Amino acid sequence: MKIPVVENVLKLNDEIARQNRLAFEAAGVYVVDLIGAPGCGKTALLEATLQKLGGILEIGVIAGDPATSRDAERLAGYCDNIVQINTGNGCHLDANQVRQAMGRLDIASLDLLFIENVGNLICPVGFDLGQHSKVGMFSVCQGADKAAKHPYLPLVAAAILLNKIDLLAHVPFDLQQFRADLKRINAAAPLLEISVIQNQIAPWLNWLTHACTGRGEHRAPEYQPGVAES
Ligand SMILES: Nc1nc2c(ncn2[C@@H]2O[C@H](COP(=O)(O)OP(=O)(O)O)[C@@H](O)[C@H]2O)c(=O)[nH]1
Ligand SMILES: [Mg+2]
Repeated sequence: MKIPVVENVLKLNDEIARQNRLAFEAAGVYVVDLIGAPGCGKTALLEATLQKLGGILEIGVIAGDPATSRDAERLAGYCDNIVQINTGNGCHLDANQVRQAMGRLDIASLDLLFIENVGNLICPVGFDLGQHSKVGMFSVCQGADKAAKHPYLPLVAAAILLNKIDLLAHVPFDLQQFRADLKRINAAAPLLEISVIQNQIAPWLNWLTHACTGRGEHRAPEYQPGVAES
């Protein structure tokens, strides 16, 4: 008897992601997968972005969290096209979950779709969702070593956000070290230093508007263990 072997557990995900990408292209929507640790400010950034760009662009959000619909409730004040996915003990969103959420959104009406991934710096990185760009988010509260310790995210990201720079005067954070680590890991990804709470998000809005207009898919390099180690 020939026993079938699944060579790559990501293959099925990749196939669904490919279909998602085709559907996004057909709908003319630019899709950003936002990845960062719990509490770095992902939802706060989306709230601020919706406030700034909501009148100019049609924006939707798929919000992923292990439990609760609190992020969706926060965002619902600024946008109608929103779906919350609860992953339970799952540590990332996969392409099939996004596909199901797409069925509950009017994606043809959207210019821009954000996927707020589950707060995690590792698992969401390896799962293609059909997005155009994965964007990595850090905050100064996490410590300056986090990009170096979690290089997979900055390596595949089209852009890196460093949030909460309003706290630089209050928490120990070696900004030069953080910048140098990112340059070594992925010199091509712009570092966008922002403070959502102080409404200093212009670098992000500029990058986003440019990415959205260019509509190019960001092709991440293959992760090679050791490449980012100091
Ligand atoms: N000091 C400061 N706090 C922020 C900033 N952005 C977000 N926060 C706070 O960080 C906490 C976590 O934010 P949230 O958006 O829920 O993070 P998420 O888990 O990544 O979605 C909240 O208490 C926010 O008010 C910022 O720029 N500066
Ligand atoms: Mg959130």
